[in-house]
Amino acid sequence: MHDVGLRPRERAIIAAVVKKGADPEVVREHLDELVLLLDTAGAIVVGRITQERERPDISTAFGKGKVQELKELLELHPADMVVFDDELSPAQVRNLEKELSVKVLDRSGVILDIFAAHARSVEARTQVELAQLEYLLPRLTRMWTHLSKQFGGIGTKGPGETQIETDRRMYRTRMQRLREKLRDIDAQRLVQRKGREGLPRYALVGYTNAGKSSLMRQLTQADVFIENRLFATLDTTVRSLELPSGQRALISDTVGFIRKLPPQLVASFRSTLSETLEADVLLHVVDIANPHFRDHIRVVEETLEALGAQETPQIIVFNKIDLVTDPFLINDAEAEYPNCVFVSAERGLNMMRLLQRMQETYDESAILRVLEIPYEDMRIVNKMYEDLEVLNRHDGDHAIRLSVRVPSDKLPLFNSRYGQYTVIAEHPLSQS
Ligand SMILES: Nc1nc2c(ncn2[C@@H]2O[C@H](COP(=O)(O)OP(=O)(O)OP(=O)(O)O)[C@@H](O)[C@H]2O)c(=O)[nH]1
Ligand SMILES: [Mg+2]
Repeated sequence: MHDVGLRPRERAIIAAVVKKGADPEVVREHLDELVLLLDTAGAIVVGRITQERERPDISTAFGKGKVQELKELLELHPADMVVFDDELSPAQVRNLEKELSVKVLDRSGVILDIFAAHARSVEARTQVELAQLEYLLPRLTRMWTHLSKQFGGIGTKGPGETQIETDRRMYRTRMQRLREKLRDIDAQRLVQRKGREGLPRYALVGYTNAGKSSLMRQLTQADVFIENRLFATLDTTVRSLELPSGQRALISDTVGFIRKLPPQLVASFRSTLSETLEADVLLHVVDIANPHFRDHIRVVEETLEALGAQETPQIIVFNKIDLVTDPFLINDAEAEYPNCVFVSAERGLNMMRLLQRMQETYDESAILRVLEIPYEDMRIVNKMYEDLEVLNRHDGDHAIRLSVRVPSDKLPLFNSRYGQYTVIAEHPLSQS
């Protein structure tokens, strides 16, 4: 594992550039979340500082005067590092470290550190290491300045540069190997998936700590890891469950999202998230007891969009209703979010209602189409079994009659692939 820079029980001052006229309540919430992230990483926050600016200063994020103020704050409350809520460029980090003489990190660096500490499986460890190297590569100069200080090498610029080049090459080679390893893991996953085709697939998604794993356990009795901390889950787990109709279905639990999730992580976790991307219905779990749940919903929507899963039918599962004391909250949420259910994963409240909604949403998300395919196109029949859920088959005298479930969002693709065959009947699946 590569170290992005955090040691347990280190002391930190947190900093943020705030847009002029920003809501102070929102600013506070964002900083509170950074405190929580640092706490999860094992560090203690000893001070906060913000500056109102249209955009961060290109070389030091804060303006000159504010950097001075930050220096004074550091004298008053000694800390091992300053952590910015904003994404910092490698140059900003370098300049700030020079000015402040302490380690400077950004939010992405902290999240990467947490992921590194929580990764267990080979796949998660490989993905996190790749993301870390991608994050570190452009920041290597800074790493070297650290090293050169450590070895008393200040002023040895020439050898330093050579060292950086060597390190960069090493990093690139390592990244290449990690990518190959992930490709192999991906290939294995495809094999594992073969046996599961044709079953309805649900994916739990949501902000970190919303209760996805708790819901997974409640619905399937799976022995998944649950903890009151951020990013408890990093691997995808798939389990089966039974819908009210008696039909078997699959459900997956995976890594949670957060505001400003480092793009390097989203990229390297893409294959872990493939269960999510291929699901028929998303269960978007929301901690309704969190006063900022609307922001969390927005962040999750944005992340789903970045992954290309925004079209998948979705149920908003408001969780932790056992903690809700305001009776209007549920009414308001219900009016605001059309397809939603209120549950408590921990207490097992409203599980049957959720399962029913899961069934309905799945049925409504598709049409039933009956097609006739001539025997000479047997190849196509086989392909359909691979592509789609075949609900019924009748081998007639001249043709094979197949009833297939076509997800609404896949209809154009279906038409382009199988449009030439005669459609005998078609209706919404929920009426079949
Ligand atoms: N009161 C209450 N607490 C809950 C409920 N569901 C989950 N929790 C708690 O919320 C915390 C987070 O639960 P998890 O199931 O680990 O959440 P997660 O969404 O999987 O979180 P990550 O994997 O970290 O993204 C735990 O402390 C759970 O015990 C609920 O219905 N009511
Ligand atoms: Mg979890």
